Amino acid sequence: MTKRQPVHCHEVEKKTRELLEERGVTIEDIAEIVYQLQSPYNDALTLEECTHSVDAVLTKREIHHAVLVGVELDKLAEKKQLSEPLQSIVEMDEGLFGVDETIAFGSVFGYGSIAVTSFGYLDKEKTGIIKELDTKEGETVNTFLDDLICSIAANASSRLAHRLRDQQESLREEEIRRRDEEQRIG
Ligand SMILES: [Ca+2]
Repeated sequence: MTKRQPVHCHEVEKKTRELLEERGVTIEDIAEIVYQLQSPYNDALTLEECTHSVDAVLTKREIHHAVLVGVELDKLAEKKQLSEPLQSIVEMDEGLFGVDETIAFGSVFGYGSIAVTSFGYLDKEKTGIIKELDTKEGETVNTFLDDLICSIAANASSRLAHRLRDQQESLREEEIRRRDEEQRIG
């Protein structure tokens, strides 16, 4: 039996970005949530910095895997291809079904406690695109996607908070970059 080669990370990242776009979520949509979260702590914050932070989080392997799994289940539920009773549970976003949150929450630990608390806040408040996904009518199923967006926004928000502190402490750009690289592992 020939041993399968691991899928290249570039391929996985490309698919993750394509899936978000396919499901109607842009990097800018997520950046706006990050801006809302972080602008009270930083007057000089720009939407561009938030966009850049979301983009950096979307290079993270744990995020890719969570998005791939979650969106796949949303799409299968939309096509009514899951087995019962899972089909009904996912389709109706059953209140006590928490696997959507668990999968998304599993990918917030890489960016520390600010990511964890921001995830909890966004999951409760559901602002911007998260709200739109959560309340979409019709045949669309976004049971997993809304939580995944909470996770990406929470990570991008935490990353930004740490980076801004590093900048305030005048760490050299090279060191900031190195720390950022370390945070991406996972
Ligand atoms: Ca959900």
